[in-house]
Amino acid sequence: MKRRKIALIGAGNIGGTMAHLCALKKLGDVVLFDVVDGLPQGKALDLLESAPIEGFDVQITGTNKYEDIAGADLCIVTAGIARKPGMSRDDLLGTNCKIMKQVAEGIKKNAPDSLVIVITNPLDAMVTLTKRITGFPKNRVVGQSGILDSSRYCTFLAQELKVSVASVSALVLGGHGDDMVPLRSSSRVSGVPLEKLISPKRLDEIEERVRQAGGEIVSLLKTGSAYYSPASAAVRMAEAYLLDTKEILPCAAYLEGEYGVKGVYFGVPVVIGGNGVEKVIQLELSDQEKKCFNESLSHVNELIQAMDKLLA
Ligand code: TXD
Repeated sequence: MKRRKIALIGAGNIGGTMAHLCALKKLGDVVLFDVVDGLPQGKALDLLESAPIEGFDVQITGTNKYEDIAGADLCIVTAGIARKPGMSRDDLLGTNCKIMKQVAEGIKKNAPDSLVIVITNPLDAMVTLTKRITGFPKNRVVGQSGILDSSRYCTFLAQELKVSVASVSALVLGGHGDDMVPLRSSSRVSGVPLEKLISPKRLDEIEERVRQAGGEIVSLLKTGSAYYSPASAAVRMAEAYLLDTKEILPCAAYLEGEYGVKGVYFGVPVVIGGNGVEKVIQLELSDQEKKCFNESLSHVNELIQAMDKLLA
């Protein structure tokens, strides 16, 4: 059996961290691609030289040429610019649209059978653009946002209750913006509904921190945005696909009527397996959650309209 090939488009903070995780988990050979000469090559060589210590045998190479991603089973895209303090994700739209156009064309030409996981912000617009340009079917273009947002929710809940993160199962749906939708009604701590353990007022505060969690890290780092946790989130999706685990994960998926939404990428729970996005899971939402869900959806629609204007 041939080793799987993973192309990481963008060799910055998230790209480099994903390469490390993919190697440690022995998921497949990694090709790091970037437009900056030397950056992907340098990171690849550094990582490769850790192989004897860590005990992995996968190949890691760096490149500035799209031809080198040929035949990739999986492409994960982080190419673009990241937020600086004071910027919203939407402020990245103009620059990252241009970058994503090039990237999607490069993937379409060189890795036409791959699954594409998009991470670049503003996520919901960038994943939409990738699907349009590649023309890949909806099961092969997906966005990463919900796993990270849900992980942040789990982290804060575990800290609040002083329990292991392993006991917390919490979900965030919707767009990857400040109006994302923490799903209180579907979240549990060891099977116990959240509202039985934490007061509604405190839950409101925790959920607001989840919505602002990306910005909290940007304001601490000052030079960029979160990268360890986004990399972990995308690699979790990669594992589900490459190992065909059929794990249910919250991802930005193309909806065609599910949740009453048509023709838009939006964060919902999906089954990820060997065929990419294999199924959308429909959950009951409370009235309040439905309201937030629709607000988040209007924001995503506005973002797509803004992108269409830029591209016109
Ligand atoms: O959960 C999520 N979806 C996210 C998304 C969570 C955190 C950050 N998220 C976004 O990911 C962030 O707002 C950015 O848009 C991307 C990448 O974040 P990262 O922290 O990795 O940014 P870096 O370190 O600046 O790396 C970006 C790399 C950098 O090396 C550039 O040289 C490269 O992208 N780049 C390109 N690569 C390929 N092709 C082109 N055209 C290109 N332009 C820039």
